[in-house]
Parts: sequence; structure tokens; C-alpha cells
Amino acid sequence: MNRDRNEQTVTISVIIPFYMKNVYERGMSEGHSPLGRAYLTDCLESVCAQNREDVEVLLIEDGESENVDEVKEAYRERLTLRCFRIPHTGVAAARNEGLSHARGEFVYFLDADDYLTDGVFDRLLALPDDKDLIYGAMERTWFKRAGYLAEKESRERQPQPQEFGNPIAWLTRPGASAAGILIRRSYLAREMIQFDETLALYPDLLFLSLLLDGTERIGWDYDAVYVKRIHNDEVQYPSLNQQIREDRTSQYVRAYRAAKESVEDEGGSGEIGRGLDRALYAYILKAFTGRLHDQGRKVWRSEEYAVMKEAMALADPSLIKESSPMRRRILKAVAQGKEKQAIWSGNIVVAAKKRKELFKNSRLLFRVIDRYLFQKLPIMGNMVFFESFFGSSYSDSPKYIYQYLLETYGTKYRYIWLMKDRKNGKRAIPGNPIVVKPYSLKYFYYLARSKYWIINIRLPKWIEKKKGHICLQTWHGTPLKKLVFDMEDVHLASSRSSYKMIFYEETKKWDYLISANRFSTERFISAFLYDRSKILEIGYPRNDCLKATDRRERAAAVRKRLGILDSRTLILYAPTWRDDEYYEAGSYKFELRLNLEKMRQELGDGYAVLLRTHYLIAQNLRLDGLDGFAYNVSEYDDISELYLISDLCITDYSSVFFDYANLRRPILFYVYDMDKYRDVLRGFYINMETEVPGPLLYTTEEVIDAIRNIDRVTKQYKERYNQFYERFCSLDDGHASERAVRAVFGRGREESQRP
Ligand code: C2G
Repeated sequence: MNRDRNEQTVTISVIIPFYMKNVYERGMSEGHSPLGRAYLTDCLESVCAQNREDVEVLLIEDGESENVDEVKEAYRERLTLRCFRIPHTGVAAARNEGLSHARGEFVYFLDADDYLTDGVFDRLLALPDDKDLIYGAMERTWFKRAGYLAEKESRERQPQPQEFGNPIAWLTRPGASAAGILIRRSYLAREMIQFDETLALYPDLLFLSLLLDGTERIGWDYDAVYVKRIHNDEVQYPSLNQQIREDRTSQYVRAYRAAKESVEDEGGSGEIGRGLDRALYAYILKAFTGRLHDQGRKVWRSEEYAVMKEAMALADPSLIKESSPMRRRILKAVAQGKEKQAIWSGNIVVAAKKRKELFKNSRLLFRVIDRYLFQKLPIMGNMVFFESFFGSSYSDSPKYIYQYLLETYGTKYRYIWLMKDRKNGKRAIPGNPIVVKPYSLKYFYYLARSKYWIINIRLPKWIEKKKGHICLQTWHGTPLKKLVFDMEDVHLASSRSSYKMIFYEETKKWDYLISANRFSTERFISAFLYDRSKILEIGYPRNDCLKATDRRERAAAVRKRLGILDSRTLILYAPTWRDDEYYEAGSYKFELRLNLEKMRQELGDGYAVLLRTHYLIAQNLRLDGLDGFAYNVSEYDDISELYLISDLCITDYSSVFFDYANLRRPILFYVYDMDKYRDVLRGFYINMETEVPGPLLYTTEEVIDAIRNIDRVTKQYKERYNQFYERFCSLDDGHASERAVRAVFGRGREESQRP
């Protein structure tokens, strides 16, 4: 397109301040996608999708932040895009800068991390044309545009709230934003309304009050949706709201005071003033009972309570009645400067919210006992605590490190294993270790007392780790799927907001992290923001058994245990889980999309399938009518032993194939949902099309065909398999457990046998 856009009449000037800085001081490693660029791309793309020729975009770069030149270049083709840069002063100054350049009949503020749904401008402009302000709805999301649109399909929209049709109530509600409103430019000029640049954190409060104060010509449309993105990376990219700032309250109160003083409507005590008062009360209540309450332990200071008290002197006390009795007590206490009483009442509100949990959940009680009793006991240098996959099995690298320790040191150490099924643990684990159930009193006790923790998965976030505890995180796979800080969106069932922050706190507890290859090392540095010097790049202990000299005997024993003694070709099908398919946190669903019945019919007697679902899958898949052909081995403790007995493996995006390749046996990739998995849910670190050691297959027929012609497939992928093996498996020589033990315990087998 080569039109001269500058010649056109501009109806809307969209003003986008851009300030996205990676606040994490240590350099990012390669492969880390800077979020700012991705955010801005979504934002501009959504403006393009408005499909209007009469829109100009004013991008105001607020000081030096992430370089977005490429993005700008790409969109200059498709939009009337005018870019400006100012010294970093904050969002108010950037928006004012935009106002000074705007040529449109209307201005519209859009934040660079947000985006629009389609047709927003058409809708807002369709309202009678005498309006000074026209606002739409605002939805909040964790997701990028593609994820939001996909998720939107599957849920019903919230019905329009009552106060939406009341501009004063709507635009003074807590968290109201100047973004998402079409504002007539001549109205702003006439009333000389601008952002107050001295208000660092809450300039919108004053701006919106002034907007409301000067006109009644206001329209709205609930179907014109502005999408506000909640940042999922509070560590590197906190939004203004997420930043932990000691001056937050005083900033809020300054903005509140400025707004109250500027509003002419009944000298600030009219409807707009009352709206601001309600928002102030909400802010204070949140400070004592919500998120800020939790942060409060770290950063709140008495001065801030005094600031709140001052602000309350300006507010209408009769509105306090609108709150529940306990909340009223908080507000009254703040108004009277009784800080302790306010905190106390806040705690009661929080406790009441958690009441059910407190009485139902012995875990909370044990945590208290742990904190005040177990944590005071000395750490035992000879105790080693093991956990694999939340205690669901005796498996993975912790198992092999344990075996090595047991063989090498025998009873020099006392070993503790975490197992959900204690009886099975007692039976399956050699060496007679102490077996404890997750979250039992013994669990807390032994974790507190054991010097060494050998785990392959995250610890609960509230676990206390003291100086003297040593945590070896073995992790559980070479990453194909993007992890934590490299994930753009988090679709997990657990809390999306704090996922990255919690993970960040968690990684600080790991004294060592095992990496199976150089590739994993690089990924762990960027995905976990982890220190290179603490990574043990030594191969995977769990793969020792794949290289063991007695692997044939081991395989025979496993077959015997499973009762599969004939010589059929054994196909292991081990898919991974899907982030967005779940019942609740930690409990995921899986839909079997490989047609096993068809495989049975087509492949005939020479084959059998071992179906192995991921440990996060909660349901037990039924294999009715497939007796003797398909075996559900999902409950089998150790997948490495299943690798040993199988002749070929089918997987999808599971890290299983990195380990399986150690055996140099064929691998097929059944990736029926790859586009969604890669582009919406996770993103990959390697290109599956060109780098994995086997074919990508999309239907059961293709899988059957590949199995029938496995020799041809093997030949076809030989070269790629070899390269893959070199890159990912070359450290696995059967001695990784020994290397891990040397690194953490300081000695290996030879030393332990010396007199
Ligand atoms: N696993 C299994 N059975 C499956 C899938 C996985 O026993 N059907 C085990 C394998 O040991 C695998 C590990 O669980 O290596 C991790 O599983 P992934 O499918 O890779 O998924 P996830 O748990 O999300 O871990 O860096 C690795 C990533 O964290 C992936």
C-alpha cells in the first residue's frame, strides 16, 4: 500500500505510550523473547484489525526501553503510524505528548500492553455524534491476543454491570482507566484538560474526574471491548500496578486529593467526589485485606497509615455505611488513626475468608507446627529427602541418585522418600527408607531435619528452606516446550498471576540444578533466570539405566512384572498434558486421540501398545475391548524401565523423546494439535519440523503406516537422529548419578571405599 496517509482526514488519534523495560538486571540469554515487542505487536495488530482508514497511531516512546524499531517498520506499511520519543518521565507525560501531536476529531488512549477487540471504533462512532466522551467495556486477561480470542470462544461474557450505564459510577470505580474512551479533542482543548505529570502512579484519577466534570454528553457501548492485559511476569515486566513501591499509598492519596480539589461539581462533594471517595475506601480496604495486605509485611510503613487517615478526612463518612460491618471497623479505625486496630480488623476479614480452609486443612496446622517447632531443631547432616513427581512414584533422577547413594554408602545416610501411596513405597523402594506421605506431619518434620533434598519438581511455595539445607533440583526433562520466563502466556490451571513470581522465588531455593546437555543449560538460564554457576551439566541420572550393562536383564524383569512375556513389537505411547485442559489446579484431563482399536485391527497380532499418560493426568483411561493389545501402564512407577522394554516410542511434545533417543530406537511424533500447542499454549525451543528425530504424524492412519514401514522411516531419519543424539544425549554415559553425588555430597564411589 502506498497511499499518502497524511493527506487523509483523521477521525481518531490513537495514543500509545510505550515503556517496556526488562527490569531484570542480569543479561537475558539468547532464546528469551522480549515481551515488549510481542505486546506492542499485538496492540498494533488490533488497531489494524479495526480496518479504518481514518485512524492514526501516535506511538510515544517514553525514554529508552526495549528496541521496537522492527515492529514500527513492519506497521508503517499498514497504519498511519507517527512515532515520537521523549525522555522517560512516565505515562502522563507520554500521553500529553501524544495529545500535542494529535490531529483526529477524537483521541483514544491505548496502552502498549493492551489491545482492542474487532470493531471497537465502528461501534463507538456509531453512537449519536454529539458526544464528548464515549466509552466501551474493559476486559482483563492474562493472554496475548490469539490466546484471548481462543479462550473467548469457550466462555460466556459477564452480563453488563449496572453501573456501566452510569458514567460517573463507571469512570470513578477502583481501577478505572483513561484508556478505552473516545474523547472529543475539541472538548479537551476547550476545557484545557491534560494529564498532571506530577502524578507518577495514578494520573488517570484526576484526568477522569475532570473529563466527567465538564460534560454530560457521554455515550457508552458494552460491546466495544478494550482488552487489558495483566502481566504474568511480575519479576521482569511488572505493570505499574504490580510494582512494589513504598510510595504507592502516598501517590494514590496525592492523586485522590488533586482530583477532589479540582472537581467543581458541588466543590468535590457531588457525585464525582463521592465516586472518588468510594474508590478511596476500596483502596484502603484492599490494603488491609487483599493483595497489598500480603505485600504489606515487607513494605508497608506506619507513615502510610497516617497518609490514609489524612485522605479520609476529605471523604464523605456516610459512605462507610455501604461496607460490611467488619470492613466498616477497618475504615473507622483508619479514620481515627488507630493503626493496630485497623490491622487487626483486616486480619479478621482475611481469616474469615480462609475460615473453611483453616478448619478443614490439617496442612495449615502442620505448617504452624513446622514453623514454630521443627524449624528450631538442628538439621541432620546424614538425612537425605527424596521426592519424584509430587510423591506419585519411585522414579526419575531422584530414584537413580538414591540407588547410587544406597549402593555406595549403605546406611551412612538415613533416607526418606515422599510417596502418596506409602504401602507401595515401602514395597517398591529398596533399602528400607523412611516413607512419608505428602503434607503429613512427618513430611514437615523430615523435610525440616534433612540436610539434603533431592527433588525433580517444584516444592510447595510455602516450604521453609533454612541455611544449611541443600537442595538438588534434578528437573525432569530436556525442554521442548517453553518454560516459565520464556512462556509468553501461562494457561495453567494454577494461579496465572503469580506463577512466574512464585517460580522465581522457588528457584532461589535450588542450590544445584541438573542439566542433561548444553542446550538445557542455556534454556534453564533464561527460563528460570538461573545462575549458570549452579548448573550441573552432567547428563540425566534417570538415563543411567538405559546405558547400564545389565539393561537386557533389567528389561526381562520388567516384562515379567508386567506379564508381557511374548516377543511382540512393543509400542510405547507417552503423550504429554495440555495446559488448558483441566478439572482444577494440578488435575488435568486427557482425550485419547490415537485410535487404538484401529491400530489393533490394522497392525494385527505382532504388536502391543503400552499406553502411558503423563503424571499430571488425573483420569484413568479405559481401554475396554483392547485386552491383550493395549496395556495401561500409566501407574507404572518408572518410565525409564518402559523405555527399556519397548521397541519404538510414540510421543508428542513430551520431553520423553530426548531420553528415549539414548536407545537409538525409532520415535514417532503424533502431533494432531501442534499448531495450538506451539502457537497458543506454549511455544517450542526447537523446530519440530526440522529437528526432531522422527516424522510428525497427524492421524492414526499415518501412525499405522509409519509403524508398518518402520525400517523405511528409520532410514529416512538416520542422519537427523544422529545429529539429535550428538546434541542431546552425548553426556548420558550411565554415570550421571555418580557425577551428581560427587558434586553435592563431595565424594563418589572410589573415595567412599578408601579406608
Ligand atoms: N512422563 C511420563 N509419562 C508421560 C509423559 C511424561 O512418565 N506420558 C515423564 C517423563 O519422565 C518426562 C517427564 O515426565 O520426561 C516430563 O514430562 P513432559 O511430558 O516433558 O512434561 P512436563 O512435566 O511439562 O515437563 O523441561 C521439561 C519440561 O518441564 C516438561
